[in-house]
Parts: sequence; structure tokens; C-alpha cells
Amino acid sequence: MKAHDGMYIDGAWRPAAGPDTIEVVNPADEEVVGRVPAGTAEDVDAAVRAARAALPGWAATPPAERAVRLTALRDVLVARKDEIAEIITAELGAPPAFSQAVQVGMPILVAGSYARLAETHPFQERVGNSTVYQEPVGVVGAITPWNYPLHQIVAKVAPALAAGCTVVLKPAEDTPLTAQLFAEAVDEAGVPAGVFNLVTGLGPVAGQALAEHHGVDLVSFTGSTAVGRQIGATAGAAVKRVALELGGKSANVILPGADLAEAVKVGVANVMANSGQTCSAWTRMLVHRDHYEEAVGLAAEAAAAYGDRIGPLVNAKQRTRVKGYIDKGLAEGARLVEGGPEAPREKGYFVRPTVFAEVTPEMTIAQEEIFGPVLSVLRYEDEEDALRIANGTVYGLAGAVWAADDAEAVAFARRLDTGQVDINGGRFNPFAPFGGYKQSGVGRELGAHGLAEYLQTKSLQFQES
Ligand code: TXE
Repeated sequence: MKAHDGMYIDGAWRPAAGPDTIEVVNPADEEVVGRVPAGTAEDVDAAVRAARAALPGWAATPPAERAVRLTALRDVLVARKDEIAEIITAELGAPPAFSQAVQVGMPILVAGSYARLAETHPFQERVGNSTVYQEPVGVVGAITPWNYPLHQIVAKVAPALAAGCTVVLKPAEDTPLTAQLFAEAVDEAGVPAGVFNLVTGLGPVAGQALAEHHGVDLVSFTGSTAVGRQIGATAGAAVKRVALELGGKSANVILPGADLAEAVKVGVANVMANSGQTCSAWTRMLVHRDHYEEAVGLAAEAAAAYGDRIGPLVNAKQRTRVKGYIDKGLAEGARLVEGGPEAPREKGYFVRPTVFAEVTPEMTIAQEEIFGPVLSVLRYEDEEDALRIANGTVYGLAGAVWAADDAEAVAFARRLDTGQVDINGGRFNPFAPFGGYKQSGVGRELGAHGLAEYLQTKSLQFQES
């Protein structure tokens, strides 16, 4: 696969400061598909300097002009859709249809939404005798994971650019080819030099250097809770803005009056999508005791139907981690009704779609983020019990409620400690805020709330109202 051997800094591909490289591996067959430079603190520093130099010009660019660039960026992503989907399939292992429809389709919607918001957002308003301005926070350090390689980038870069911020991106080391193509798209869209910069590299080296750089005003991070905690502490010590999108352990709550077959079918599909590598995945299915056995049977059947259609996990480390959780589920007494720890193929980092029944709320597989195609089905006695179980983890990212009607589901959803809830099969909305309660994170992505993360306010007072 085509790969650049430099960093995209100040509008051009420039040689990396050091000689080290990172191999990009296709997780479906373990073949090397590319090689990119492993950035150092020196590369990060050059990129931050370029972003700082470009900041005054981009911040002063009228929002309508920033919108023109974002529309152009969206158009390039649309024009190069097939190429991007192929890269995501090669470096993440996502099945081609999923790469096309979700991995590329979703960020195109998000980029379009920020082109519109740049034009329509009230960056200036009158409040009594004051004019309040919403101004860009400054230079953004964006650190993204590999699970939705393009979406995670667009969900940070598009609102940052719409707000008038400049950006240095450090993408995940597993999926840097998508990031390089995104840099090409930014370039083709005519975004001025230095407004967007890319440094590929390892998390503890390039990522940490970016998070700690004094020239960065806001760190926006998506990834593990452990690294997020560290980045939050560093940002706190420097009194720097921070946005964190971390893990999840979302509940799919099926209330007694719901359409059980539909709720289980959609619930299983939600967990298996992207091989379970989705922070918002509904990994805990909560079913009333009267419908429990029926739901377990339907879930096992739905998971079994996946067969070979499920993609691999991103790398060997993640496969080992997920297998460890399946082993732990067995050791702690959960009943395996589908899948299991054995690798289904010799090559590639595949895990069988797995369903556990008789999972109790305190089990490890009901508390910790697994990040693989593993569903836990839990039994509840009544609504209060369901609520206690659903809210009984350190996370609070997403979830679903199914009931006889929307009003009943909404009443339950309002009591969930979580940032996003799908009501009776509600669908993804690129304008709706996404982000966590509790240890799932700080801040929101998407829509106007996502834009607000990249803005700070200034008010000017006048004698007259
Ligand atoms: O994450 P890391 P990993 C969760 C999921 C998964 C686990 C581990 O549970 O099993 O995290 O995945 C960069 N300073 N999520 O190891 O290490 C790294 O280079 C600065 C949930 O892949 O957090 C990459 O760009 N940056 C999640 C990014 O952080 C550092 C998506 C994420 O990698 C760094 C992915 C450091 N010290 C994993 N160390 C979600 N919320 O969607 C690493 N990085």
C-alpha cells in the first residue's frame, strides 16, 4: 500500500527527524501492508510550531470561508471513498462492506455537519450591554485510536478547524495509513499550510510529547482509560484544556413490554459490529427474568449466524486481551452459550462471536471493557434492579432502552448515568453530542457541543445595552 515516508507539517511532506519506522500489519492475514515513520519529540515540536504560526491567520479567517474548506474536505473524502475503505480494510481488517458504509460513511456525515455548523454557529452574540465572542482555543493536540480510524480523526479535526483552531494529529500506530490519506485530503481541500499537521508514531513517544508540549492549548484524546487518566493529569498540571473519550460498558436494557426478538437482534448486531471494537457497544444485555431464557437462545442464534462474516481484532495484543476475558468469564462461572476462547483460524487475529449467559453484575466480564465480540446477558428482577445493574459500573458512555413505547423507554433512559441512549432502535445522528458520564470521559464530540470544546468565550462590556 502507498505510504509516505515523512510527516505532513506546514503544508508539505517532510523527512522525519529520526530513522525509526512502524510496520503496518493486516490483522486478517498478518501480512505487512506498509511502513510509516515513527515520530519523535523533535517531529512533534516542528508540527506544533507550524500549527502556532498558522493560528492567527486561520483564527481570523471568516467562519464562512472555513466552511468552504470543510465542504471541500468532505468532497475529497467522498471522491476517495473507495480508496479509504480499502486502506481501512487493509490496516484494521474491517470487512469491505462495513468499511464503506460505516468506517467511511459516518465521517463523511460528520465532516458535512461541521461545514454547516461553521456557517450557522453564532460565534458572536449580544447579551445585555455585552458582546460575547466565541474564539478558538488555539493549537489542538489530537490523539486518536485505531477502532474507527477516519471517524476518530474527523470527529476532532473537523470541529477544531470549524472553530478556527489549528491541529497536530498523532493517530494510532496500528492505522497510520488512513491518517496519511486524510492529510492528503486536507491538502487537496486547500486548507492553508500549518493549519493541519500529522505526526505518526508510538503513543508513549510521539503521543506523550504532544500531550506534554507547552505550545498545545487543548489535548483531545480518545483511547484507553489508563492513558486518558495520564493525559488528564498532565493537562491539569499545565492548566490546559482537555477532552477525553474513554471506555464504556454500555447496557442494552430490554423492558418487559418490548419487542424481544428485535431488541436481541439489534443488540447482538451492535456488539458484533467492528468485531466488538466500539467504545459505545452494548456489551451487557439486561433481560427480565420471565424472558431471560428466550433472549439467551435468540442471542446465541444471532451470534452463531455471524460465522465467518466477522472481521479480526486489530492486533495480537488485543486478541490476547479479549481471549483473557473469555477465559475469565468461564473461570468466574458464566455459562458459555456461543463462541469461546479458541481461535477460529490459524492466521489472523480472529475471535469467535461469543455469548455468555448467567453473568452476574460483579463478574469481571460485566464490569470491564473487553473490546471484542463478546456479549454478556444478565437477568434482572424488576425495573429498579435493572437500573441498579445498568448504572453499576465505573463507565457511562452509551446504552439502549427497549420498551412497549417511546415514553416508557425515555422515562427509564432519563435515569441512566450515561451520555447517549438509543430509544427503541434509534439511529446514529451526526449532530447529537456523544461522550461519557463518570469514567467514560470529559467533554463531548459531534454537533454544536463538539464544536464548543474548541471554543473559549470573551465578553466585551459597553456603556449602553
Ligand atoms: O489504547 P491506547 P490501546 C480501549 C479498549 C482497548 C484498550 C487498549 O478497551 O482494549 O483501550 O487499546 C496513544 N501518551 N480503547 O492500547 O494505548 C496511542 O498511540 C499519549 C477504547 O490501543 O490508549 C493511540 O494513538 N498518547 C477506545 C491512542 O493513544 C498515548 C479506542 C489510543 O491508544 C500514550 C481504543 C501516551 N502515554 C482503545 N500511550 C475508545 N474510547 O474508543 C498510547 N497513546
